[in-house]
Amino acid sequence: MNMIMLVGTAGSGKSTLAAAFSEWLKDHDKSIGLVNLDPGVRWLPYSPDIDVRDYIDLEKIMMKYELGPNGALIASMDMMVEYLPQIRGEIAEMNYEYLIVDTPGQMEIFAFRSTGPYITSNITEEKMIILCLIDAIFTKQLSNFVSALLLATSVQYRFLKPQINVISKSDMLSLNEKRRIEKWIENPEILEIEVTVEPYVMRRELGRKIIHAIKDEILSDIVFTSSTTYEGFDELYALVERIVAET
Ligand SMILES: Nc1nc2c(ncn2[C@@H]2O[C@H](COP(=O)(O)OP(=O)(O)O)[C@@H](O)[C@H]2O)c(=O)[nH]1
Ligand SMILES: [Mg+2]
Repeated sequence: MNMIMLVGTAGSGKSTLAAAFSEWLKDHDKSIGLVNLDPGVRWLPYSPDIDVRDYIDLEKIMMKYELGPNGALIASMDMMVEYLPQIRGEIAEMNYEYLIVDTPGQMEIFAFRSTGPYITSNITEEKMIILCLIDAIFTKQLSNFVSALLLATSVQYRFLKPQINVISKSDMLSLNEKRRIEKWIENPEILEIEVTVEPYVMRRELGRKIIHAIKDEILSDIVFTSSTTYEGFDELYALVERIVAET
C-alpha cells in the first residue's frame, strides 16, 4: 500500500482533491482508501475509511478547556499523538493500493508544529508521498507565486518525503495565466529575470535569491490539477507512479 498525504493552506482544495482524485483512481481500477486527519472539519466531500473525529471531538475540547477553534485545533494535534497507536493500527488493517490522507485545513498547525511531521513519520511504515497544494489564486502574481514556492519548499524541509507540488484549482486560471506559469516552471531563468522588474528593491533582491536557491528542488515535480474538470489527474498519477517505482 502507498500513502498519498495532502498538505496545503486552508482552502487550497485538499479535501476536494482527496475526493476527486480517489474517484478518478477508482475509475482507473485502483483500490483506494481515505483517511481524514482533520479533527476540525464539519463536512467532507467523501466518506473516510478512517476518521480522526472518531477519536477527537473538537467541540468538546473547546468546551472542556475553554478554547477557541484555533487553540482547540492545536490541543487536538497533541491528542492525535496519543491516539496514534490506534490510528496506526487502523491503517495497518487496510489493504488498498493507495491510501489518501487528508490533513487539517490550517496547515501551519499541522506542518509547522512538531506533531505533524511526527504523526506522518509514525502513522505507518508504508511508502508516503506528499502532495503539497498551491492554490492557483496564489500563482497569478509573481510575488505570490514565489511565496507559494517558498512555502512548498518549507513543507518539503519539514516532512522530508518525496513531494509533488500541485497547483490546485487550475480551472480558475485563464489560458494565458496558465501559459505564463508554465513558462516560469520550464525556464526558471525567466522567473529570475522577471522578478528583477518588481517595483520593490528589497523584494527584487530577495526574490532573485529565493528563486535561485529553491528552483531545482521545487519546480521539477509540479503539476496543475482541477478537481472540477479532473484536468491534470493523469499527469499527477504518472508522477505518483514514478515516485513509487523509484523509492
Ligand atoms: N474551482 C475550483 N474550486 C475548488 C477546487 N478544489 C476545491 N475547490 C473549492 O475550494 C474550497 C476549499 O476546498 P477544500 O477542499 O475544502 O479545501 P481544504 O481546506 O484544503 O480541504 C471549496 O469551496 C471547494 O469547492 C477546484 O479544483 N476548482
Ligand atoms: Mg479540508
